[in-house]
Amino acid sequence: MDRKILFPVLAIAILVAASAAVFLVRDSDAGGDKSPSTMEQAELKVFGNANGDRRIDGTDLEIIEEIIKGDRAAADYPLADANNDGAVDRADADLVEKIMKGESATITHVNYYNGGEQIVTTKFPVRSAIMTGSSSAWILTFQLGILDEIKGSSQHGKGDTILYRDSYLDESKCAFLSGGNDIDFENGRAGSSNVIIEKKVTALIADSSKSYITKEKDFENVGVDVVRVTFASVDRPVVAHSALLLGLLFQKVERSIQYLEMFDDLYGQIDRALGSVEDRVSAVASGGHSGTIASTTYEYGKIVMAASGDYGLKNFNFAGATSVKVAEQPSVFDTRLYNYDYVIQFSSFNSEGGGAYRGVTQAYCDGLWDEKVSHFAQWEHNDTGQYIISLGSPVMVRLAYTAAVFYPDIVSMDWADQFHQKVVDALFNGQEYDVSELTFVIHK
Ligand SMILES: [Ca+2]
Ligand SMILES: [Ca+2]
Repeated sequence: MDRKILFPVLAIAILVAASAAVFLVRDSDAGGDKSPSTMEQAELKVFGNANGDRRIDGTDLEIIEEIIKGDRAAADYPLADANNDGAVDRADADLVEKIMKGESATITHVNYYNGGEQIVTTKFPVRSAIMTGSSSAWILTFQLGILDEIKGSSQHGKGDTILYRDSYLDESKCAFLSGGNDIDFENGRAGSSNVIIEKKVTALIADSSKSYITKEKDFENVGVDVVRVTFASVDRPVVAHSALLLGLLFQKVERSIQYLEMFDDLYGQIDRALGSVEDRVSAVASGGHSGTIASTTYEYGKIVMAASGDYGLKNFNFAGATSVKVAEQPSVFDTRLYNYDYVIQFSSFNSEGGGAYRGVTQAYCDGLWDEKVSHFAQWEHNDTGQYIISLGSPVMVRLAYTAAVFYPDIVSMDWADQFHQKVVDALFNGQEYDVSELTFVIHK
């Protein structure tokens, strides 16, 4: 057979696939689905998002108009009440129209707060904000393209110094507000900075944990709305709302949907490849501080299950804490009680003058390894079951690497690298990295 004949056939196959994909995107854009949605079911948890999908658009407006006309029942659409005043009327339609046009408005939405949810209001759109900075916080806002809008940030750890050199770490654009989680507030100043007044800041983007921003009311009193999301989450609903809310507020809607689609692609791949694995690996994870193990209420602990692993400290009493220090709880090493195969430690790779995306030296990796692993010296699998994964990488990439550590014969490190490369190419704002040449997982 003439080999050339393969080419047109192949081209047609690709065209068919491409047009099918376009059709799907258009279909969801048009918002054909007008099913009612509660706040719990909604992906974007904002009043006015009447159908509960990923955006506020003409479909929501149509639902509200039909409720006003009496063609639909308000009771069926709890999120149609855009201004959350208990009635669906013209004011809600006007508010949704303003949001669609990007005009100044006040939106009512879910904040994640200390493991729960709160309903709060925030001035929209956000053009000038400050934030609680950490590896997980910055990698999310960075991927959403929220860069110049951040006028000040705390720096809990420096994050990846090369990724953020022109944004959050450039003090001519983004004021340094504190070196810890919290940002102090005194006499209108955030930390010791006058950024709130000078840059007309209207929002403070903070992690959901209440230890980030303890003076929330003080910020709110000077017109700085505190918006709380969960930066490091791998929970599908939390990932979705956190990204989509920031996307809406900062008018990066398409980017936030693209981000979520990539996350969903990963969830789908992990589910297809690992959903029916019978011999699940047992593992624990550690993040934040060295020598700790995270509970299943903490994002680092949750990643074990998201990567199709079994959590290795079942029935351990964390006494309400999100993590324990292993030095204070030697029973975590008692293999008669807990027999896990892996300890995944998450750590920012911040060596002198760079992070994971600049590349880290062997000496740096050796030093980090010795420090992180030493805490687990009592553990039976200490020399084989330890992996350190970079916190500088996107949350979905950390999840891909975790899955690759657990099931290397099914989802390889190469697979995780390829997924990582797609994320970098799509969401890193034009910064280019060949991730296969860099180190994101340390193991010996
Ligand atoms: Ca909608
Ligand atoms: Ca209303």
